[in-house]
Amino acid sequence: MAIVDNPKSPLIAKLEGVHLWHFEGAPCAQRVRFALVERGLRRGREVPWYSDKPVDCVGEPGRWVSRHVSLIKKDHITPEYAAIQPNMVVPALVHDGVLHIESMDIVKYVDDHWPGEKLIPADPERLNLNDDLVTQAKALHRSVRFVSFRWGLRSLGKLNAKEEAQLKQLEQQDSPEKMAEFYSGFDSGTIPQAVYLDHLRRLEAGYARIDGLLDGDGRRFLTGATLTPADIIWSLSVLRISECGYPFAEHYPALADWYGRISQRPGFREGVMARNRFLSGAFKAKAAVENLFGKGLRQASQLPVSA
Ligand SMILES: N[C@@H](CCC(=O)N[C@@H](CS)C(=O)NCC(=O)O)C(=O)O
Repeated sequence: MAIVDNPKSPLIAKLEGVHLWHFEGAPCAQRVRFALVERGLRRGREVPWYSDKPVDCVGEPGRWVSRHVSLIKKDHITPEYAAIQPNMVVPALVHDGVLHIESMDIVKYVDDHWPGEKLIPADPERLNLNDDLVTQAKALHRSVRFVSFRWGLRSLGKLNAKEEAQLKQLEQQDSPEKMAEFYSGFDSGTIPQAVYLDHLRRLEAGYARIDGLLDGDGRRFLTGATLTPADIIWSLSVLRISECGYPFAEHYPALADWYGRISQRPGFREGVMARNRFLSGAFKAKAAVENLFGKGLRQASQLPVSA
């Protein structure tokens, strides 16, 4: 379980209740918001992400305090945020002064510690499949990053020279996120197209597995009749890549039907999309125009990796 012992920021120890550092459009943060709502925890007050005012440090029962970190303004590439989240990414969650990082560990923590119906299945066969699918989706997160920066964010995702220098200085040597390495290649435009296409192909192999699972026995969710963490992590990968213009319904019809069911869930509607509709819609509209002009992810999905 990813608990951070002795966090650098003095803010952490002051916090009571549940506080979530997140960004509306970030899949990793969306995973946690989805799970929180499904497990009966609603969004509560919005406070500045750095606030240590006594009134902002106390949560309300049954609700989480929202501490929104703008990845657009690069709030996360600051010494103050690095002192809260040592890997400088969202999400981070504090529950009664204890800091948790790693989105899927947070989902498990919430599922284990709140009363009510669990997301993690008890049946051993379903549990094994859930764990395997979660592991696969986590391993593919780097591919989501490459594909969504290349065909979604494009130049909007670039850091300026000052931000890049700040990131290099602040990122810990052993950070699993390797953000400085990624941004140095992305910002300078030196990552070959074949690398991006290879990441796209890896994702497609994952989506083909999901499509195959759902195509067989009419199951509603990935491991059976109920929603699990595997559904959460995979559906948010689909959301992000569909915002980049990927034609899921054409390539993976069973997956697209399942995604339609997921998008009706309270966790998705309220936790993921309630305040994300505009940003998500804007990305989809931009991607549709790029597809129309032959420069989008739809076209990339038809290219050989050597292109
Ligand atoms: N392993 C981490 C990954 C977190 C992560 O990659 N977060 C992304 C958003 S999905 C982020 O904060 N990225 C910052 C950036 O790209 O500059 C987790 O699952 O919590």
